[in-house]
Amino acid sequence: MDEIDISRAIIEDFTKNFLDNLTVDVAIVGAGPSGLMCGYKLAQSGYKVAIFERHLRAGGGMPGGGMMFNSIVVQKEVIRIFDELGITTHQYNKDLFVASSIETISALCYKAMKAGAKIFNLMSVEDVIIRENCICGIVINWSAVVWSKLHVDPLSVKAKFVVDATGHDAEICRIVERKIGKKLDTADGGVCGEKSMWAEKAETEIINNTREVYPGLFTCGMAANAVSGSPRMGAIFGGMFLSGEKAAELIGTKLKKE
Ligand code: 48H
Repeated sequence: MDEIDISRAIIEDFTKNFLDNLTVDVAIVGAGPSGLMCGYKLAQSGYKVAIFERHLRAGGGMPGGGMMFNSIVVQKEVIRIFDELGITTHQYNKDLFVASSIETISALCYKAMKAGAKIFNLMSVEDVIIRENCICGIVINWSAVVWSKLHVDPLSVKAKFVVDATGHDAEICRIVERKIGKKLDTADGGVCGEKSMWAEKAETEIINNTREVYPGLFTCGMAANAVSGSPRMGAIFGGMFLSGEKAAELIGTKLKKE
């Protein structure tokens, strides 16, 4: 066993993966529940999907459950998805179920990757590529570079579609507004940020808010509500799954037409 072989194996495998994913059908920004669900569904349909995650681990806000109580609540409408993912749930009352946040995010990661989605962690998306008024890629850098404020130029990934699954900050949509020099088309005239907590309204509106907000750019999850000025929902996660699923369906329909 040679230490250099270990190093070479890691570098070669990672480099091959990275090179293979410089051109993808869909680049998803954020490996929280909505981004992972979107990636899972698209990969399951046979599309080439890469998910870019700033942090060391995938999962976004899910592992923390509600205020670090590591359980999550979901509605009965998403139990079909939990069953498909093999996640254990317990019925809490007639509408609500509970599950372990750790089991849920682990299953989602596992299923997304097994379906063929690639996850690149510790990479931050800092910009987009725009051609003829259409988003056609992302600009990436190591998160360590961003965190240490080093001046290191980025690399890029071409994609037919980009998904902003960055959660509360809707970072990619905000970047796009800055780069195109105008506001995205929303009822309130641009990315407005989420409103204060109202679980039922938030979980209902997230479905309509999951859409193509600019040619080539979709939003899902908390970012969808932040873009459209809908409320936050707290630690109920059904909407994240349904939103990720809807984004995948909308993108799948467009990819089929190509
Ligand atoms: C690379 C990035 C970048 C970037 C961010 O926050 P998330 O879990 O997002 P969702 O929408 O899948 O789930 C939201 C849910 O976790 C939540 O916060 C809820 C339900 N809140 C309700 C409430 O009331 O508070 O995941 C987003 C991921 C994170 O892992 C970020 O690190 C990552 O996106 N990310 N990755 N480049 N520029 N920006």
